[in-house]
Amino acid sequence: MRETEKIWMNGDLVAWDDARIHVGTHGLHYGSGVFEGIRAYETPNGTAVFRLTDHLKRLENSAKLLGMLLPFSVDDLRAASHELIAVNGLPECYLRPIAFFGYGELGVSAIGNPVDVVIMSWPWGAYLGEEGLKKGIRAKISSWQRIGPNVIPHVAKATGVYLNSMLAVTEANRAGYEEAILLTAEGYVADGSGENVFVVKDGVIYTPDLSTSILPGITRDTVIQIAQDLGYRVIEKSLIRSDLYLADEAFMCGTAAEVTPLREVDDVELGVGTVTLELQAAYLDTVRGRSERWAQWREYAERTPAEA
Ligand code: PPE
Repeated sequence: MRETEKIWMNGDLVAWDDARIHVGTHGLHYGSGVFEGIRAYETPNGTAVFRLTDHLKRLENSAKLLGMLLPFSVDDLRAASHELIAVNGLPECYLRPIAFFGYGELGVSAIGNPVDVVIMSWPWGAYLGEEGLKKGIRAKISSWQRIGPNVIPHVAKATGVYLNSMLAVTEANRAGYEEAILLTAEGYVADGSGENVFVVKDGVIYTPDLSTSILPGITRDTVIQIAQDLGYRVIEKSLIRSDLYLADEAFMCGTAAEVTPLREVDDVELGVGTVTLELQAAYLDTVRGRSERWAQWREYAERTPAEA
C-alpha cells in the first residue's frame, strides 16, 4: 500500500501515521464494521469520483443492516471524500471509507460502543493486474460457500463478511488461480471474492439476481445499464456452474477489478469475448471521462451529482 499524506478520521484530517485505534476496538475483535471501495479517476475535467453518492448510500444501508448509527451523513462523507482527495493531491486514487464499532465495551453485543468513521485514500492500480484486464484471468470455483442471507446480510458490505472472501481467494491463489468464484449453499453462482460475475451466451448477458447472496455491486448496476443502452438483453437470474463452463464469454466486475474478462473457469477455456471487451471499453471510457454518454455518474468536487 502506498502511503499518502492524510487520513480523514472522525471529522479531522490526521497524518497517515497518526491514524490509530485501540486494540480493544470492537470491530477488530468481531469484524463489526462496514466499508466501501470507491475509485476516483483523472478525467479531462479534473478528478471525478465514480458514483460516490451511490457508494456512500450503500455504506449507510450496510450500517443500518448492522444496527449501526453513522455519526456522519452521506453529504458529510461526500464532502470529506472530496476534501481528502484534494489534500492528498492524487489525480487518481482508491477511497476506502470504513465505519466500525469502536473502543468502549468488549463483548459481542455492540450496544454502547461508539462508532468510528475513517476514510483512507491511496493509489491502487489494476486489481487483477494490467495483464488480467486485457487478457483475462483464471478463476476457480471455491470449496467455500458464499455466506447465506440468514447467516450475515450479504447486502451489507461488512468487514466480517470478508473472511468468507479471504478464505476463498487464498485457496484459489494457492492452487494457482487469480480469483475464486463462490457458490451459495444451494449451488448457485454468487460472487467472486471481490467482484460480481457475468456470463454471455448467444448474445444475451446473464448475472445472478440480487437475492442470490451477492453484494449489490455498483459496477454491476453500471454494467447492466450500459449493456442495456448498447442494446443488449440483460437477464438477472440464478446461474449454476454449468452456465459458466458453457458460456460464450464470462467476466467479473467491481470497483477495484473494473471489468475483467474470465478467460478460464476451473480450467475450462472461455477466452476473452467481444461483448466483454465492448462493455469494458464503455466502462473505462465512462469512468475516465472519455465518453459523455453516461456522464451523470462522474462526481466532481465542485458539483453535486445529478440525483439518480
Ligand atoms: N462482490 C464482492 C464480494 C465485492 O467485494 C465487491 C467489491 C463487488 C462484488 C463489486 O461491488 P462494487 O465495487 O460496488 O461494484 N469489492 C471491493 C473491495 C475489494 C477489496 O477490498 O479487495 C472493490 O471492488 O472495491
